[in-house]
Amino acid sequence: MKRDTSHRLYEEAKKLMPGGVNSPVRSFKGVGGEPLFIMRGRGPQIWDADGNEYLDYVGSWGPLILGHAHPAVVMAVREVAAKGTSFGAPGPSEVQLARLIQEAFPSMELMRLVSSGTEACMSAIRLARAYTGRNKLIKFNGCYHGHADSLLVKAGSGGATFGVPDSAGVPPSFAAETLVAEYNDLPSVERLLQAHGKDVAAVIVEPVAANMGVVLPQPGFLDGLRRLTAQAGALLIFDEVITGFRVAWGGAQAVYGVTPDLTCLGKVLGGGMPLAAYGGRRDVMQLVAPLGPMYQAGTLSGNPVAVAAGVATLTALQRPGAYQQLEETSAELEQGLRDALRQTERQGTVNRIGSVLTLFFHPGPVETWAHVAESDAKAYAHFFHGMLERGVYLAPSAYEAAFVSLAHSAQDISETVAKARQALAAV
Ligand code: KE4
Repeated sequence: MKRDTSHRLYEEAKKLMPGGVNSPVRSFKGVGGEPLFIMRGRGPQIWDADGNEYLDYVGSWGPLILGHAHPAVVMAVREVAAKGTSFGAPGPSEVQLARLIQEAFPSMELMRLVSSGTEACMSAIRLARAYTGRNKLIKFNGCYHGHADSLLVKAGSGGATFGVPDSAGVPPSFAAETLVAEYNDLPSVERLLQAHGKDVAAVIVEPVAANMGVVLPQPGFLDGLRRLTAQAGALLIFDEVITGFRVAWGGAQAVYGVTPDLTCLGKVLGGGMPLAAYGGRRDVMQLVAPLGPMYQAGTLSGNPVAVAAGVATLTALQRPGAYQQLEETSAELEQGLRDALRQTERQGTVNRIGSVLTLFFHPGPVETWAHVAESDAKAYAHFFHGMLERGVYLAPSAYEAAFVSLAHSAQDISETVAKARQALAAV
């Protein structure tokens, strides 16, 4: 494929932005090669600067569940923007969106709209610390909750239970407040709570992990976290930035029947515009300024244009059969990929829930971060480029997810599977 224009733009971009990108995962560093500069999208398709067309399974890393440039979303954004983009004052559409969110997530008795998943998670953690008066946070290896300092932390070496920075610039003293457990490993949480229980403000978890590739919660894992946090007097925070409105209208908490104290939302919520939210128990959320002493703010929080895109997206998702359609096309894709792995005698497995899935080059099962670490990232990189050459745009990282939208047709899926068979044969 001709990529001169993307290459030229990339050379220009690198003179202005670190790595020529505005978010690291876009850099193709995880798979090699140069990022494509994308010019436009429509439905399941995107086109790059050289006019090459791709079937898109990144969907801006989750938000585009309706597909690109959905007419209802575009029209809503156009109409609202023409009346002014932001006033820094409350508006009627925020009430409408908050009501829609509460319909889907009854556990969010009070909520606050913000502009990114990072802000939502950072604020929920500060709130948990304010509510409990405790400082420690437990997160899970391989889970990602945005780039706030206290979350860029990895497990300390050996027995050290305190976290250590997972990024330059994070003070060790900050990282030490974060303890790191293993996903799907309840005893690892129990050990941390036994050692630090009375200091732990919250456990934050992606109820379905999707930042180590998709790893589903084992039976009892989420219930166990609910029980352990309640016993320890810590709050349970579900980071549903990916799973919210994605795995079901009511997110993972609806699928698994486990109710957190606080929930973070993003991505689909904004339909591709900067919009996220955090919320939960009324007695906890009442600490948030201006009601209470926990401060959190934002110039563009809940701005009318982003909210309009969100309302249009959620309204379209309420169409009867929308989630059934996502389930059917995504199951088709999963089965097709499994068949292609078998037919090409490649070792791999597919983890999926709803319209979010990951193909691991690993015999399976992939149920823990340790399993993910065993999977073959080089094989994924070959597969990624093989698919890209054939006009299918997957996540440029083995540790992300593929997202199916309502715009992906059965024809698109069978085309993808046929190309996967060719790409796998070449891996
Ligand atoms: P943002 O600040 O990027 O809007 O959201 C942070 C975040 C929080 N929680 C979860 C579960 C997330 O997946 C994310 C962001 N996800 C990444 C990659 N999956 C977005 C892509 C990027 O960083 O560019």
